[in-house]
Amino acid sequence: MSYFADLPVAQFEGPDSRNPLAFRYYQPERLVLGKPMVEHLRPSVCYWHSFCWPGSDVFGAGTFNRPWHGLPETLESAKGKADEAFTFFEKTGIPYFAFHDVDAISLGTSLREGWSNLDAIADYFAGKMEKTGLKLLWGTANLFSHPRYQAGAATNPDPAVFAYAAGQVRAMLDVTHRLGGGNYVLWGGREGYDTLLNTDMRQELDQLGRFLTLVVEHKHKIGFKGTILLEPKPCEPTKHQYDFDSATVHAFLANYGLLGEVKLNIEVNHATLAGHSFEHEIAYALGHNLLGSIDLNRGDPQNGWDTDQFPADLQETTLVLYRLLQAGGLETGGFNFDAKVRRQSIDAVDMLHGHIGGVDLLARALLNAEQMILDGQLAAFVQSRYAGWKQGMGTDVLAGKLSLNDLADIAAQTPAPQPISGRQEMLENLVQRFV
Ligand code: XLS
Ligand code: NI
Ligand code: NI
Repeated sequence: MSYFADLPVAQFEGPDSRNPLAFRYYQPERLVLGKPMVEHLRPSVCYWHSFCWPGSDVFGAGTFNRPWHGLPETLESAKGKADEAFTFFEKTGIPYFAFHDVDAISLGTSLREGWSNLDAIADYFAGKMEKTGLKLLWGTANLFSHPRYQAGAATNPDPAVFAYAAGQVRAMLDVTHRLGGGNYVLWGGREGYDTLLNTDMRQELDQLGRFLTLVVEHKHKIGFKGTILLEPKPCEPTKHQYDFDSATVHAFLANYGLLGEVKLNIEVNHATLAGHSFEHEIAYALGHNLLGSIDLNRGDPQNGWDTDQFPADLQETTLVLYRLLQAGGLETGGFNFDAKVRRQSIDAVDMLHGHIGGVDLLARALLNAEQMILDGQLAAFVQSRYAGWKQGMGTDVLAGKLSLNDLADIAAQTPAPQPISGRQEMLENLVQRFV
């Protein structure tokens, strides 16, 4: 019998429901600005935190006692874990999932063994996806846990490690394509350094640029139509990670000729670790046509690491959904819960609480954002604030029609400009009406 057998399938009961295992806002087919909610959000369960992590931390052992943990690493045990995972996915009402190669099955002790194990479990996943209708939001290869990657994968000083990583990524990109995945993600966990004393940073960046170019070439070779995504994070586990934040990755992609080929998977917790807000990272990415997908997990304001908690900030999520709706929404991306229940949340039902809360928060934020769009006041304010740049001298400046001399002459002939209020408090009050 499944570990999750006693859990109900989460259902919509409306905002007044007091049932903690029901949705109060998430109605997948409800139309929001003419499009079903589920198509705006494309929510996803991550395989690693929910089915692989045992509840351990750096000070203590796993606390979870899931029946599929600690079994011998065979195809049978990997299938058993997949059975549990798919049962859980269906209980949550979340239609997508995401996984690393090593989450699904052990990769054994050689590249060839890894390939054949991965192929076997991918076939099994394909059958389950067919039966359940569940879809793959993205696939990725774990290039950070094995000791061979201690000094990085693509950025390793040893080209043999670069080649090994290429072998792992090729296999997982092929599998992601075969399973109809929407995206392929590269999070550069150890693509960075612990000390500059032993590091040639420029050399390592060139290696990373080359690696990503090879991934893009392979994507086109096999006809994968999904999007290749980099997931920025400033540090952890390395002291400094090269994919620091959206703007840094933007510069990296431009340097290596990869703009237009690679987009971003933005994670809330990584944004805050980089000293930004989630909204900042989204605004930057949207502004440069770089937004691909989102990992919706938060950190804790009182500590400085990636705690991967389920989201709980309605205002922050509302403002992000508002920006997304304004920009026309996600294409191949979605909202992946790269989140885990706390170490003391040891029961099966705790996993359901986490995911239900996450999806419901997203749905509520989407409905709030819809109202903000329909209201239009915030957009109108911002538009009027920049109106000077849409006409006369403003447009001429941006079109490069005026020199520094021209501008100096114009400024000398016109009355000196007067400061104008930014109306921050009024705008903050306006947002409060929608959350
Ligand atoms: C770690 C990352 C990781 C990626 C997938 O901080 O968030 O979970 O999303 O490799
Ligand atoms: Ni993370
Ligand atoms: Ni992530």
